Amino acid sequence: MTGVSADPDLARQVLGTMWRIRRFEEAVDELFARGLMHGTMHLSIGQEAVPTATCLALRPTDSITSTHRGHGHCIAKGAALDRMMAELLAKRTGYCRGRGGSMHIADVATGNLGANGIVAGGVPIAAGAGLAARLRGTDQVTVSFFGDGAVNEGAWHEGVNLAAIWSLPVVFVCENNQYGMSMPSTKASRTTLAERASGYGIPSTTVDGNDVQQVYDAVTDAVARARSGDGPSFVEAVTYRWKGHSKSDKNLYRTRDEIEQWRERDPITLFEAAASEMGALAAADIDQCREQARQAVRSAVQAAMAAPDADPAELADAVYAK
Ligand SMILES: Cc1ncc(C[n+]2csc(CCOP(=O)(O)OP(=O)(O)O)c2C)c(N)n1
Repeated sequence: MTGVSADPDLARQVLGTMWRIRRFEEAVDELFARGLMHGTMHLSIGQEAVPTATCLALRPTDSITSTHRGHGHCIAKGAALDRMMAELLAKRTGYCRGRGGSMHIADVATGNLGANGIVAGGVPIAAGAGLAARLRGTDQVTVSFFGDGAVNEGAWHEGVNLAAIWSLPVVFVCENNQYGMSMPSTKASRTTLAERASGYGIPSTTVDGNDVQQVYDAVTDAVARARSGDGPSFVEAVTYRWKGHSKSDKNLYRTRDEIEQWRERDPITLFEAAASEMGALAAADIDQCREQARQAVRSAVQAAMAAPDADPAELADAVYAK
């Protein structure tokens, strides 16, 4: 298995992606606080290792389904930051022409079949994409990202079961950030989430979701199984969201100490330390990754701000086929 933090090119790529996700979401947080962005959004700050390492294990022709907390998935699969930012700012140049906002970004060109505000909504879509790949005779794999809360939804069980009985080329990646809104995952299930999935007869594993290498290794194995026709697998990546569930969260269900302990396990800092220790990245390389991400996000904000607003008069265009 490739040592991601030991390979200078891979390490730079991984760190660049994680910093782009972090800086994008920090910018979104700030634009919201300044009253320039409306609606709500769900930030994944603290969870960057999961989408980054997962998408590193995929080919550009593979696909993903994403969630309401999906900025990281979109960026890791290759979405353009300016079109994402434009979407969140309700601009015409956004991925959904400014009508979808944070939760509804799809980018078929990079294999992103769509973020989805419906918890577990992407799971049956991923099974469908797996079936489509089978019928077309390609070796494409689909990763379905979802949170721990999704494992309690009917759509999750239907999608995982169908993928299992039909041996579809799907990898189910659970970002267990330990809360479904304010509900601790341990209070919502008597079994571990991997036990749930293994009940459907698919290989299931739990890894440290703040460790790029662990996520990459587990997903790489699962992708290889899926691609060779051995069917779906489940990877539970245990991680943590530093920010509230969404913009209305007062964090009353968890302690400051708990948040602080997880901030000390920042996946970006951990990866920087690992790559430095392996001699793959020098301090100057790390600074450069961080600076490039800052510049990329800054120019995405500038381009999005300068773009024309979506026009409410055109809201119903493209709802019906002509
Ligand atoms: C089917 C459905 N039920 C309820 C909701 C409201 N809701 C939005 S996010 C969320 C919690 C999801 O938790 P989890 O799946 O663990 O993902 P996380 O927010 O932790 O990333 C809920 C209940 C919804 N959007 N869709």
